[in-house]
Amino acid sequence: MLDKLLNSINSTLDSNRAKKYKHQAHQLLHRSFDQHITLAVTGFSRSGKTAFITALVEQLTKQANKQNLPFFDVVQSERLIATKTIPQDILALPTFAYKQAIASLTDKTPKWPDSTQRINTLRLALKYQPKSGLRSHITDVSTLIIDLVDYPGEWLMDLPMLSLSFEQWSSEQLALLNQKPRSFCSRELLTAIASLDLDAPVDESKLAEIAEQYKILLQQFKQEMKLTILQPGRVLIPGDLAGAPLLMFFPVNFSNKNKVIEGSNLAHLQKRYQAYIKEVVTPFYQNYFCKFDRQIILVDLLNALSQGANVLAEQKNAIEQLLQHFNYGQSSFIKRLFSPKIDKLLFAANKSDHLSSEHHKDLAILLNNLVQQSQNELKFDGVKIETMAMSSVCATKAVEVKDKKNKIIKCIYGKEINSGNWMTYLPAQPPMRQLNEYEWPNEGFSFPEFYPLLSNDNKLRHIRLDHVFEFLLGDKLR
Ligand SMILES: Nc1nc2c(ncn2[C@@H]2O[C@H](COP(=O)(O)OP(=O)(O)OP(=O)(O)O)[C@@H](O)[C@H]2O)c(=O)[nH]1
Ligand SMILES: [Mg+2]
Repeated sequence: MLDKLLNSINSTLDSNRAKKYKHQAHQLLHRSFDQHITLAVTGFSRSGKTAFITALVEQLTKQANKQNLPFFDVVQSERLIATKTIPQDILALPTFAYKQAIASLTDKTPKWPDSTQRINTLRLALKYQPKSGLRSHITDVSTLIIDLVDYPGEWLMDLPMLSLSFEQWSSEQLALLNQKPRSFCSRELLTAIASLDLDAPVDESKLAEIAEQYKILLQQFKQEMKLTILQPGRVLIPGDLAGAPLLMFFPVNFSNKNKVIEGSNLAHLQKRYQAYIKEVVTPFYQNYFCKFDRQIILVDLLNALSQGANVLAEQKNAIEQLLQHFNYGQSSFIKRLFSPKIDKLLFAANKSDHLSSEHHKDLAILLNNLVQQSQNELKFDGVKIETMAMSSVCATKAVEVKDKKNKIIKCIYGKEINSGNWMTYLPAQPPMRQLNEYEWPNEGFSFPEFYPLLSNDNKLRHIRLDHVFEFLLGDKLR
């Protein structure tokens, strides 16, 4: 029937318009049969988005068997026919560099893929046999299309800026700069900001000087303190915007100000902030971030725990801010056709292979504790939510060691990144709730990082990716 419709469109319209309508009709048909989902892989910088997308493609295209993905129903019931990457729809974006990423993960000396510098996208097609329902009566074979977008995690933290004026943003950022742990190294910048006469005629070189100071401080917060709320994100990963004046702004103290004088330093800073929101953040959000059907939020809690109570608290705060900027809610069949909403959300405590298996559940409980309040509100709106500990690509394997009293201790084994040495390590038990500064153990937490560790037959290993797939995709493959 579709072919007839498309043929009649073809014959009545000129070829370009026909192609466009044919394409739209195909898209609508796919959506109307619920065979198309856009999956939001969300996470801050270094949370594991690129590794997750690479593992997803690799597991579905090359490792989809019952032993490897036992909890993914379409695989367990032998209904998955094949999966492959297909040409994407968004022609202006580069394609996700899957081949490069998998080559580095499965190299003779496996390495992690590079940090992402630009937005990119990938489309996957899963061909399967429907199990039941309308679809199984109409066809023997169905195809689920999955769209994925990867981007530098730093850009994600720009989304909360969408709802802030320059004055509001400045006041939030100055408050952060005056608090621990930022206050340890922000004094020089704060003095420079205080010395700037906001009402004076614009002094471009002075603004550039302070903007550079702010940039260096943001880099320090990222690299040394592993903080998350770092705005504007493009100062850290500029993409095509390196050197653009709209990146040269910083927070200023608005108190006692009620008028922005034209041509002043303040007017220029405000103009740049507004241009950044309008020309950079808004299109990024509108083009890629308000069309999702499903979402996985990858959280690297172990890295936050290694840094301390402030960094963990900031992760929680940042996740809460982010959740305000996605569309959630129960998505009916008709609504999904025209304005998709996220109806299933998975909070994933990633990199659980850095813990011994007995502590995986503690990590999931900690994440659950951090997002409890937000979860409650989303569940009220009908969103299905799960929290789990997982690992897209294992970097360690479980080993048992006997102590002096012959008691068995569960450890992990792998090649540690800092020293480059193979080591057996006994990871600490993570706390099962958010601890404040006073409750934090004196010795802190330490979770070393490891290079990827393949199976004996050179395959990627994972923890609970099959559960992740079943939760996010399972119902679409029935
Ligand atoms: N053990 C373990 N480490 C992981 C896993 N996934 C990612 N990592 C580590 O986390 C680092 C960052 O992973 P990426 O996938 O590049 O993270 P990202 O979210 O894409 O980061 P940006 O591109 O900077 O936003 C890697 O270099 C690894 O060290 C995992 O499943 N297990
Ligand atoms: Mg990445």
